[in-house]
Amino acid sequence: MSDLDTIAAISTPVGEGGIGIVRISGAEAFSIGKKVFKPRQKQGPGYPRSHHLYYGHIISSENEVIDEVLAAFMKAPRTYTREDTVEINCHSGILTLRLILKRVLEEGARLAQPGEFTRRAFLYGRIDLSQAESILKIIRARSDEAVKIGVSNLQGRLSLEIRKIRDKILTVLVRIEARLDFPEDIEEEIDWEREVKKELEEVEEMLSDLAAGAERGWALQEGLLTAIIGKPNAGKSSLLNALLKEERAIVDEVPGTTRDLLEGFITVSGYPLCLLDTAGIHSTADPVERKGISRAKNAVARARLLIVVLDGSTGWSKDDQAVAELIRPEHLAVIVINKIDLPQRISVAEIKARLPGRPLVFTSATMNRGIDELEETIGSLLDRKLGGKASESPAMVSLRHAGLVQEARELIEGTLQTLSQQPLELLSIDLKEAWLKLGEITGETVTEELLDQIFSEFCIGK
Ligand SMILES: Nc1nc2c(ncn2[C@@H]2O[C@H](COP(=O)(O)OP(=O)(O)OP(=O)(O)O)[C@@H](O)[C@H]2O)c(=O)[nH]1
Ligand SMILES: [Mg+2]
Repeated sequence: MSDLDTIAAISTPVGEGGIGIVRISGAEAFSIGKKVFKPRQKQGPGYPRSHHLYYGHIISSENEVIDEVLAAFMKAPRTYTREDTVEINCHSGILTLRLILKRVLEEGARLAQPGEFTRRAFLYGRIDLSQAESILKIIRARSDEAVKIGVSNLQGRLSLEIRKIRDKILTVLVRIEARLDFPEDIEEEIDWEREVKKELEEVEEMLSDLAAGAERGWALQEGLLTAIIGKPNAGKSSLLNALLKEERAIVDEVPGTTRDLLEGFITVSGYPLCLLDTAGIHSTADPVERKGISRAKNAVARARLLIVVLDGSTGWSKDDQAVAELIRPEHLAVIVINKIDLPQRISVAEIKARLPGRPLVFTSATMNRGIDELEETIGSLLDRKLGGKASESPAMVSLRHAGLVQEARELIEGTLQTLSQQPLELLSIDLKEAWLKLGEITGETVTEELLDQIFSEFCIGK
């Protein structure tokens, strides 16, 4: 069955917990399992039966009890890796888990590399590459939604869509090949071109649907980097505290209180946000403050979403102007007019004119007013700009997938544009390239280095 060696690892997170699992996979899994595990009850000739749980002990080479455990012996191919697998459920504690693993290694198993169990599942064709990556996504998921996407990919949703697109490209390629091989059989020039064009336009549309979900998928998976910016004393730190519902940041009436970046995580309308409170932006000679401001500017450059805080009790100033100049067209941004509990000096019409097209929210961070509205505004902005609601799962979450889809899209677009001018041979080169790129998503056309890279991101034991 397998010409690979037998591997073993601790498959649960290391630390205190109810149970921990040591997993062994490979041709020697059963014989190693039988050496280290001693069932409590005397067993007959059928022992061990596949997919049964046995109660007993792990024993050392000197026959001493290491732990009381449940062991499952699972015959290939109905296992995670498709190899013979033994799972030992023991008491979780770093020491116990290590002792059991050590014992298993003593009997000849090799310590598994990160992701090696999943890699074997892939090698034996139980799952494809996008499914393997979904397992990683599920392990790392930050939001409920990300788990959903991961699970739906694990069931092969992305693979299914990619296959449909690849099949369509293949149909066009076959048409082109036929035309190259038997040019005399082809009659109507115009019809042929129209057909191919129609098919490729469909491919293009399917790819752009996939791409549209990618950023939302990414946002749900990794969280959107969100910078809270504004002039000193506008109430940025107070707003961070109000959003986090805890006194995280130091708030003070002295301007220039926040010097360093401060981070906090919240979920707004289903979107995980990584909030960054930043130093107030203005011109200053104070060297520490200058460092803080340069960090703030750097955070703005990295952020996808900006919460721009203005102090409603003061008029528009040159510091606000400096803040406004940092906002780029590609940023998503919400403008917050804060301190509405104080007499207002700001002109709303002026703000709308200076920061056009950006949604506006009124808050009092210290009195906790307008915070729900701010969250709603952020949620609907993200739904609008990321092409769908947080609750609708896109098929794709990985940057690697999104990059490949984008490359394939460019190739198809290029082919469409030059359809009538290019010789057929050249058209088919680009189409083949697009077909190969998409194959890298499901692992049908994948290189060994890429596999190494993908599986090395897994934790050991998965
Ligand atoms: N009345 C009123 N005061 C507020 C409000 N928000 C913040 N403040 C006060 O304004 C002062 C500055 O608040 P911070 O949250 O520290 O402001 P900041 O923008 O983080 O300031 P720097 O870190 O110095 O840039 C504090 O005294 C807060 O209590 C508000 O909505 N209403
Ligand atoms: Mg502050």
